[in-house]
Amino acid sequence: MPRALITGITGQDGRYLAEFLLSQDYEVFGLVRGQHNPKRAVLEQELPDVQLLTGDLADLSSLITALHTALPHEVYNLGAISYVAYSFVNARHTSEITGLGVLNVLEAIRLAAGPGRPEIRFYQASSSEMFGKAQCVPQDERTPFWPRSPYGVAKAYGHHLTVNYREAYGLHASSGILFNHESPRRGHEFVTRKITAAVARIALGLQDTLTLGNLDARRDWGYAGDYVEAMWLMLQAEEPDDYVIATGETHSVREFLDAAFARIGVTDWSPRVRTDPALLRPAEVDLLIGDASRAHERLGWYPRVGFTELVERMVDADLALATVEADRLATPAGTPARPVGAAR
Ligand code: GDR
Repeated sequence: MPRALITGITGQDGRYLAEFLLSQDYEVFGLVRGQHNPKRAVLEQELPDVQLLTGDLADLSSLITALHTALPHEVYNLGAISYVAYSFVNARHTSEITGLGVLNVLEAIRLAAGPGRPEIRFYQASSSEMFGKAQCVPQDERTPFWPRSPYGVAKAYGHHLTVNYREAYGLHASSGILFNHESPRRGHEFVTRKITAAVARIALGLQDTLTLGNLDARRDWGYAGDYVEAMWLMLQAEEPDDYVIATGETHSVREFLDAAFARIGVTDWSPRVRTDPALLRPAEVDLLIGDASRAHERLGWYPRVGFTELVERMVDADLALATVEADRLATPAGTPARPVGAAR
């Protein structure tokens, strides 16, 4: 039975990847950080087949121990401080986790190698944020990096390091340059989920308005469930490489708003959306659109969920959550929604 270790297992991608690998009959281990991490209990309940190990990307010895315990054939490094805006106010912490954390995982893998030990294949979660002030359109694996945030800089460091360990030590190390990928499991700090959660709450009268930053930014948004399969395909390839993973379509935040509000039957969302300069970033990434030709040709990977379907899935999931919230608010405190034993 193949074994995989995932860092960042509590995040959106970690969850989708763990589910996918379990469906492929893997034994899955996940690295969880912290003394009292509430996400751990959620994972234990929802994915009981995943074996959780305690460790931290900032702590090399914890990574060596995790590899010793899991004896993985594949390591997926998805752990990171991943919120770009946060990286401007916590630049050092971001550099240590998102950047130097990659070095720690690669070193742990290098040290674990030896005669008679199984080869460990490595996946690094690189990001389209490395392109930043993009030097050409669309962006592919040969596009130069010009990161625009401490997060993008840290990801570029991790990316170069992955290439270097491949070349220096012959490691089967691949880097997936993933463009934005979303789902109903996306954190509320990211613009897509912030919008779909708000749109659902507005539809149910739980919220009046939504405040955003730059509405003109353009992103290539795909579905996270599709993207984790590309990660796995990279590690099944005979040769390691770098791959852009993207849909090849770009949309502005405004267009995302159009699609999300359309799902609840609203065409003019302007009275509902405010903008606040405080939400603008010190340096912005204006336009991202990826060319995933290499992944199409060499991995046979294609995205399945398109932009409108993605937005609709997210709004629908948030409508279900907002309905629960509305029901709870409509019920007087301490009273069950339906009196126990009441006739149906
Ligand atoms: P991004 O995602 O920075 O592209 O990185 P995010 O959803 O945070 O921002 C996308 C664009 O929307 C604009 N924007 C806002 N963003 C947020 N979060 N909140 C707002 O209120 C808002 N208003 C406008 C932003 O300025 C930006 O232009 C994501 C992360 O998942 C990274 O970890 C990952 O590497 C890349 O995608 C690929």
